[in-house]
Amino acid sequence: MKHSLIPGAGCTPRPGPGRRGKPQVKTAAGAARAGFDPGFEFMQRKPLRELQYQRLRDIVRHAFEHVEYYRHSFTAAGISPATLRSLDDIRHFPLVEKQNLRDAYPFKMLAVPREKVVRLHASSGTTGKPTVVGYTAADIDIWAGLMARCLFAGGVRPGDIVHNAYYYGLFTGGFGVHYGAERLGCSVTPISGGNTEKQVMLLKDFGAHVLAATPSYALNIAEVAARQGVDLAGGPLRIGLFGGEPSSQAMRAELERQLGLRVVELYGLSEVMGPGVAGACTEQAGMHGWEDHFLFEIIDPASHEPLPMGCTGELVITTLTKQAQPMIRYRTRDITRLTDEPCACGRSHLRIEQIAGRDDDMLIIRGVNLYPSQIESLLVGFPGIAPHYQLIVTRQGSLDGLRIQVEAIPGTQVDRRQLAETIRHRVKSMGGVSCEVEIMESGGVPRSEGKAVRVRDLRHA
Ligand code: DLL
Repeated sequence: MKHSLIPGAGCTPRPGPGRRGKPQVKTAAGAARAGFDPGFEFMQRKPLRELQYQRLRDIVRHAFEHVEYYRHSFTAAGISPATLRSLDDIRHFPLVEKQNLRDAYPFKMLAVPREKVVRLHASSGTTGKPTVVGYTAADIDIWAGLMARCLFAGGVRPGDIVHNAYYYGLFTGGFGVHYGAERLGCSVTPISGGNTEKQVMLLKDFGAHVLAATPSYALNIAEVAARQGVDLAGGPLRIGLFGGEPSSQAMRAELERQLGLRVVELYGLSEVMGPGVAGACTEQAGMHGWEDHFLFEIIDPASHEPLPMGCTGELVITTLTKQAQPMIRYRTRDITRLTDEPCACGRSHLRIEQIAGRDDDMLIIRGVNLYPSQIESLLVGFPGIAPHYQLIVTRQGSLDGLRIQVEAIPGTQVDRRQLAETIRHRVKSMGGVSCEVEIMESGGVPRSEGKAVRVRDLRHA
């Protein structure tokens, strides 16, 4: 059996993520009144599982009957829709990888005639063809509803001004948040990414309540606001709807401090829908994965065996209602764990814990496994250091090397050699990795306008 490369992967379920603050709602009726879509959000788990099973049976049959890829892969695995006699039988179905979607470029994964597709998105492939995702009008409607659910669960209310700095375009972030915020009855500023000075001006002049952005871009906005002398923290900004990339607890605390808001995490991926697959509630204790529309599993990424609730591993998602392009057991590559312990908000849907990173983003430096977010938690808040960093991976001869580029906080007098040495020591004692640390001038580390490039791997350059 192959062994997992994932740090912390394992099968000893730990208790779920802790709760913060007092329960908002004390009774089931109170909870139901609190939801955006209460009939589903607060369902008992047993009927919720029954609903999942019914929907799973339908979607597996739909995929099998209309997508050649599924017909072949199921047949090759010796299974058919009839194999599914309980939810647990999903484990017999083959996993879908990103490469399978690339091979189906552009439309071979569609389960409906192309004319029924009202929207096409695509995920950014750095090399080769992107992966294309189609939506029917009904799929778009469900997506808007789920995004509205995330917004409401996170504390956004009708009438709030939502400054949407996720990119609009083939990326799902901009449109996903936009439709959800409109559905909830918010006023949306569809500014998209970039043009950061203007973002700061509109955030202030419009009096936005919600900033929707990747955490790295939110940090960029905060920095530009500070440089312009604009105090966003003292204004009406209340909620940061952040997602699209991993962020450490330290980074989120830094954003809360700089922008005077509360971070609400948003999760999703284009292959499965886009943002809104899961979202945090005001308890800030993990992201509720909407189980009436998705089936979540955790597998061991090496052996592909399903792991029990509470174990750390790779998240695999099956769409239960998506008509245009159903995904049966899509490998997200995201490393996390699930909990179905009751949440203080009253919502019954399981929670996805903080995403540690993607297993394909994990650095293996001289045999040591390390996620960029682990290094981030050490760097952010480090005395004298600004929260901007990049990791450069090199190879000298047969040995991998890691160089960490950080910036000193402008205007501070620091002994750079001493500071670099201290950081080097901390990284070594955290993960056992030797590295070089380079303290750069302010602005030396590239700023993000969307998803940050945290790692530059020069090993194959
Ligand atoms: O990033 C969708 C999205 C947009 C989610 C805006 C949230 C907000 P993709 O470009 O297909 O879709 O990238 C999906 O991004 O597999 C994760 O690796 C990562 N990701 C998304 N949300 C989070 C999060 C969008 N909250 C990939 N924490 C996913 C950590 C995240 N990683």
